[in-house]
Amino acid sequence: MKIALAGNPNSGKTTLFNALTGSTQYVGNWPGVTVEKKDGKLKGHKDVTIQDLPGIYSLSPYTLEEVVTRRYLINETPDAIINIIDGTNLERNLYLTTQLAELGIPMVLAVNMYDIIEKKGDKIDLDQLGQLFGCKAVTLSALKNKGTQEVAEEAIKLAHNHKVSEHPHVFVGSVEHALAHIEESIENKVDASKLRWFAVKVFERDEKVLAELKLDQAVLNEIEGHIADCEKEMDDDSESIITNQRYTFIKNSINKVLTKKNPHQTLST
Ligand code: GDP
Ligand code: MG
Ligand code: K
Repeated sequence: MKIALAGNPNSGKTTLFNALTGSTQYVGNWPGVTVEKKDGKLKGHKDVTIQDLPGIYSLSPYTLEEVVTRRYLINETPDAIINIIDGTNLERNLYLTTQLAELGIPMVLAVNMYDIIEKKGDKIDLDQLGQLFGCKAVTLSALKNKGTQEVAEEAIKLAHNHKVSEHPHVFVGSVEHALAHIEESIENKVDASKLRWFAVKVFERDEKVLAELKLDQAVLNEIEGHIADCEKEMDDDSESIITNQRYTFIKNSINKVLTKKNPHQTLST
């Protein structure tokens, strides 16, 4: 079984990876690029490999780290993802979460740095956070080794049950309308579980995904018509529409799940 560790830089990936794998690490490079590749066996589970992924802010195709992570998640499809986030920086960290949740891979959302959150006296409603993002949310203090084993056990459980994360309800009606048309046009080309992720990427006119899908020109024209209609209606380009709606969804979600002891503090510290 393969479990992938995904998250922003500085979210605590290496700390968690070391706690989970101890001294059984293998370090190399991702094929063709000088981006470090690290994997190891989960302590006490010889059959479970933990794959550390490069730290990224988004599944865009713009940096080497993003491309490596995307390729791995799409083509090698781990049995589960542990998405580790810096719980003191929810707004920035949850951006990647909205994208990972579209991949159709079982996922645990591990809210790290929980020791800092507790110290500040803030509260995060984990049940609601999990419901909003369509996955299981747990707390973690990787540095204090609190919750590390539980996160791994949760990921193993989801992988065994093939419990895929549900899509969070991120997009407004006109975007969903275009996505539904795109999904219909490409559903015979991609795994059913990954349909949402591919549809969003096609909507964004992601060149790597479009090249991979090799759609007929007639289909491309029809899809382009739906994207253009949506852009006209929303007076923005498709990539910005998706980005803005992700941030709106995240802000609304944080308002629902985060209770600050001192509400006058800024959102991120
Ligand atoms: P990576 O870039 O995602 O691999 O993050 P690191 O594992 O290198 O962690 C970034 C920094 O956050 C380091 O200084 C860690 O010691 C610290 N850190 C990681 N997890 C925790 C935690 O649960 N609580 C606290 N307070 N600090 C943490
Ligand atoms: Mg690291
Ligand atoms: K790294």
